[in-house]
Amino acid sequence: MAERAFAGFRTEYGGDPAGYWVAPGRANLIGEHTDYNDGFVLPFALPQHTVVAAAAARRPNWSAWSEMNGERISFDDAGMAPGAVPDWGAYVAGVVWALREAGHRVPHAELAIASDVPLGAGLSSSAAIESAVLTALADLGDLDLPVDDRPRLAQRAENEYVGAPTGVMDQSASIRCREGHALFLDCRSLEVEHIPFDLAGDGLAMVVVDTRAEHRHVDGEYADRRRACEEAARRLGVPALRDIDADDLPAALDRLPDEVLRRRVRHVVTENQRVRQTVELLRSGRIRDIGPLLTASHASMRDDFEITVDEVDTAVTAALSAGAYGARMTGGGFGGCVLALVDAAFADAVAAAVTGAFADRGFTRPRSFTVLPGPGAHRLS
Ligand code: GAF
Repeated sequence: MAERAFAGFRTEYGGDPAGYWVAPGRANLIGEHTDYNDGFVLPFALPQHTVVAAAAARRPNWSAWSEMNGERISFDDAGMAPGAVPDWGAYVAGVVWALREAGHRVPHAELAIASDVPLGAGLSSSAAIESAVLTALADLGDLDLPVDDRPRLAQRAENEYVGAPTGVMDQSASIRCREGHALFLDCRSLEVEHIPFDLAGDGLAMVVVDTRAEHRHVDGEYADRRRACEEAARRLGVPALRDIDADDLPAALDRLPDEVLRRRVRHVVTENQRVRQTVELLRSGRIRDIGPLLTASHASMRDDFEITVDEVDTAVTAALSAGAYGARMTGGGFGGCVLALVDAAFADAVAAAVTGAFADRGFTRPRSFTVLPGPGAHRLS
């Protein structure tokens, strides 16, 4: 991919880039819709990533070319307010904007972007672009910007520039993950613990099934879930649902006026607990034993948070029937990908079982691949 970014850079700008920066997509092992509730998440970085070839610009503006559509965009200091740069360019302009809002002198730059993170599959292709661009600009400009502070800035680009009301998980994963580890992130304090997650060493594999289910009403439904959580927290008199302890859940549910709010709260509170239990098991090297927690998380997303669709439920059921230790949808929901934890020797059989189940239901053929936890954003050369 660096070669593709290099070729794009050469064609668009002439000359050579000053360097290459990469940032991965992510899969979330467990902890869904907990980030904007100040809760806990446990993502890991994917081997699929975005590469940015970049150099200081000769003109006082920013230019970005993307191999995605072969398009090049440019904007300058005056033309970069939120809304000014649309579509994919907003991920680039949003990062420049967020850095400047935070008081950084952002170097004018020429960028060429290549990526193999599947688009629209719930694997954070947008966070990968934001994180790669941010890492490149921070290095090029020698900005005083500790790595731990970067995810919030990239999130600000996503929230205030792109206009998606997401939490901090995806950018944190793309920037802070470590190879061979999952990232246990407290989304309130932003403290992290890198949890060893050596799938291969244990003879295991993580199958990712891209269900290719069309995302339906995804933006509106996401915002709606977030609003419901905030309303429930307000009614319960806590800053965020993170502050409801699992032991206090029955009493909290009794105080809520309707069944929908009760279901949303039950998902978030139990999901935070499942993240902590998963971390405990991984700390003691018991990877296989996390399977039932993954599957319980899926049931909670399906029944209480109501963010799954037929295709993802079918993939989970088929993977479990074919012998997966656990399976769940990963990401924001309403389509996207399913993770299945399997013995490495059965990875192909599990993927084939899902493909068969999709054919039986008349769904679009899914794409499956296996992944190992990769590194977070860094300079390639
Ligand atoms: C999307 C969002 F971008 C994340 O912040 C997170 O809320 C996730 O959905 C659900 O866990 O990926």
